[in-house]
Amino acid sequence: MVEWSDSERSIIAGIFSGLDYNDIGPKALSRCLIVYPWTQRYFGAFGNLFNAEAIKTNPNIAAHGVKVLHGLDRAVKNMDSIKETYAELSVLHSEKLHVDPDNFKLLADCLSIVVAGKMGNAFTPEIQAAFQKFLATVVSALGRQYH
Ligand code: HNI
Repeated sequence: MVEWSDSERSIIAGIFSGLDYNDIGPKALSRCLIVYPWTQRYFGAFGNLFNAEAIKTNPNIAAHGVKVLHGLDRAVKNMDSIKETYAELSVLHSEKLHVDPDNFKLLADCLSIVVAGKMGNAFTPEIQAAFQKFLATVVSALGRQYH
């Protein structure tokens, strides 16, 4: 099990309490689809993904970005059982959605970049270290039910 220090816990709680999900979620997901275009294949039913502008203004993508952040919220609230918390979501992404688990890391990296851009100088190395550890734990948990 991943161990969290008090400082890491408060950093993670602090980052998420300051996040505007409606802004950050869409930006992180659309960035992932633009930077790593092969990730678009899972969103064929989401409408126009023709170019970067279309992706950034696609309301279905925006809504899904918000949904993903709410999904992350569950890990924030269950820091000591992230693996169990995501067991079902991992099965869904594996068996039903057939999402290549490498993509979890790509989306996590895009989220880091968007959060860093938003926080500016406040995104110190210490804050980044805790955030990367949190995201790595999430990525690992989401990849757990693949076989
Ligand atoms: Ni993901 C559905 C959370 C990464 C493609 N995803 C969900 C749902 C949540 C979620 C929550 C809604 C589940 C439900 O309806 O019960 N996804 C997360 C999280 C991450 C993640 C927390 C990683 C940080 N998902 C990804 C990635 C891809 C992805 C990287 C593809 C590149 N997810 C999907 C697709 C759906 C989905 C596709 C179904 C969307 C729909 O509505 O049809």
